[in-house]
Amino acid sequence: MMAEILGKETGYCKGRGGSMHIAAFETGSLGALAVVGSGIPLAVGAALAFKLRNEDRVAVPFTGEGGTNTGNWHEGMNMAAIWSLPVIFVLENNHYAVSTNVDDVIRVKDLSQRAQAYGMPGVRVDGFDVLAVYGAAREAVARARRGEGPSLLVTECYRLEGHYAGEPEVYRTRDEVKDYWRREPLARFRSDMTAAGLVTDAELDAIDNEIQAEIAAAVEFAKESPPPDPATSMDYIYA
Ligand SMILES: Cc1ncc(C[n+]2csc(CCOP(=O)(O)OP(=O)(O)O)c2C)c(N)n1
Repeated sequence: MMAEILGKETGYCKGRGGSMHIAAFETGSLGALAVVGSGIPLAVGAALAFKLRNEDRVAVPFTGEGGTNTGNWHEGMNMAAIWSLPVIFVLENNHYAVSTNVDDVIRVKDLSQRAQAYGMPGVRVDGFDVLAVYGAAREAVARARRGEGPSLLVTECYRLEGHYAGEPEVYRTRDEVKDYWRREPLARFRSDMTAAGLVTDAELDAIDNEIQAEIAAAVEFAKESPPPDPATSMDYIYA
């Protein structure tokens, strides 16, 4: 994945996709797409394939609150509902679509209400609470696997960083951001788990170190990998 981001031949898409169009079918990833909302019809199509082939799989497209204002999202929700397809529509409400605040573009306060328009269950959970998200997702997946159709899962969260690195973020106050950082989910999950005696800080530090080393190795691999050969620049092109 790191090699793909750096545009190298050893990446998932041989460096042709880059960060905006990474796909890895072997891992079940149909792809990241640059056009907001356009992953929804793909996920619904994948779910239709699972159903026709009698496969025990579910499709899980992730969309921000901004993306739910696209036609793709509404058409996809409706089709998944009428065909009872195994889709979990995850809606991450992080309050901002680049610089646009959710309150300026959506009138309903509880976004899970949108599910009612399509006749599917809509659940809203605290997106800062790892176990709450896990529990709600488990239920939605089990429902889809029983053949009872799609669900909408709204995770209420917040975009803690800018839309891109180095963004001036003139559309919100520092205090607002600081306030949400106090609820940051990884730190919260860590303290919940250690307080419950499920794991020690030392064990979690060891996991952190392992992951840091894995990431450093991936970055090194990506940097050392060759770029695609210019002679292959017309490969994988459909016309
Ligand atoms: C159709 C379309 N319009 C505009 C853009 C530019 N754009 C990229 S990300 C983004 C905001 C998306 O916001 P949201 O769906 O809430 O997701 P988030 O980035 O907050 O996770 C926009 C408008 C785009 N990529 N595609």
